[in-house]
Amino acid sequence: MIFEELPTTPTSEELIDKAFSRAARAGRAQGGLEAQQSMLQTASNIVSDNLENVVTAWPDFERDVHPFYYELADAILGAESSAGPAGVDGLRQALSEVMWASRKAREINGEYQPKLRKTDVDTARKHRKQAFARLADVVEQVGAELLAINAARNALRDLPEIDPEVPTIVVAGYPNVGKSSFVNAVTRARGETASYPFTTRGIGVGHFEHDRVRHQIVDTPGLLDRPPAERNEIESQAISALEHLADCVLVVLDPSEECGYPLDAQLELREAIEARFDGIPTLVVANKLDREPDREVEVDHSMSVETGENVERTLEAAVEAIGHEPELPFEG
Ligand SMILES: Nc1nc2c(ncn2[C@@H]2O[C@H](COP(=O)(O)OP(=O)(O)OP(=O)(O)O)[C@@H](O)[C@H]2O)c(=O)[nH]1
Ligand SMILES: [Mg+2]
Repeated sequence: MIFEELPTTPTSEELIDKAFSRAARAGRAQGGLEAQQSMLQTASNIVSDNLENVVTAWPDFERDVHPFYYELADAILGAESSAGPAGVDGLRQALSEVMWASRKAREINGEYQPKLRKTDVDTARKHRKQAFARLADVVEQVGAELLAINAARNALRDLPEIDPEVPTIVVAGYPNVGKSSFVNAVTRARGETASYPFTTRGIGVGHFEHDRVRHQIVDTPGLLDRPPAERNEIESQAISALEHLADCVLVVLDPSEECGYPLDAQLELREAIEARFDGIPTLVVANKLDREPDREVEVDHSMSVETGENVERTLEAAVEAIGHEPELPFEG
């Protein structure tokens, strides 16, 4: 996962402490003007290098981050951030401030080193102390940014693996229709589901192999199970992320209405999902075939996860739908 290796970001206090204690050590190894020069050089290097490393640890969002993870990060960071611009833009802005501070630390070194030459030690010490004060000031100026970057890192690094390049089935439908039951049934002994915490209920990710090709199946509790008007902004963004991920959408219905939702409401949701995932193959599946349906509805497949009837067939249809190239409008 692209955000997994991000190191912790130091706080401004940690960075200042580190820079000045290393500088003191470097100063003790020498005497006279050289001690002052070496202290400044060391402190500025530590500040500048550490700040630069904070920035370069992150991938280039435009170039290296798959649209799925981009949207996802945007949704997660939008939720995490309290002040200032949220989302990926907010993070980018914080990173560029930190890069500015890194350059500034080098400039301070360049500005003060000449003042530490050809002078008496007391004057040199005074200048060096002034330079230290300015270094500390620069680091403190990006203190809030460093905290925000670390919070972003913590929010993103523990996302369980979703590989956007692997063929992926997204399972949608009202609560209690049997989405998780289906995902568990088709991934049992073939893969684990992992919780993906970007909604209140997390997202389940399971894996299975079909004809030796690894597939992903994504359970979306609390996300694609309501009319679009009832969704908040983070949920809408999470759905945008899923659009980049989904190669096939399974809309699960419960015609028995045992789930507690009228069939008409379920059919409306199905239409909304089909519209939202326009261009991505969608299969409508009636579950709970073992129960008496409210009425007959036209669906692509019927199954009962409870009895196992037609479950494999439904999964196969989904896999086939992935392989199916959509017809281009100007073809033929
Ligand atoms: N009779 C019957 N019950 C089923 C079937 N499939 C699932 N159920 C039951 O329906 C209930 C809901 O199933 P879940 O898989 O948790 O439903 P879900 O869609 O994941 O629900 P949320 O996670 O709340 O969105 C459970 O009690 C299941 O045992 C089926 O084919 N027939
Ligand atoms: Mg569920």
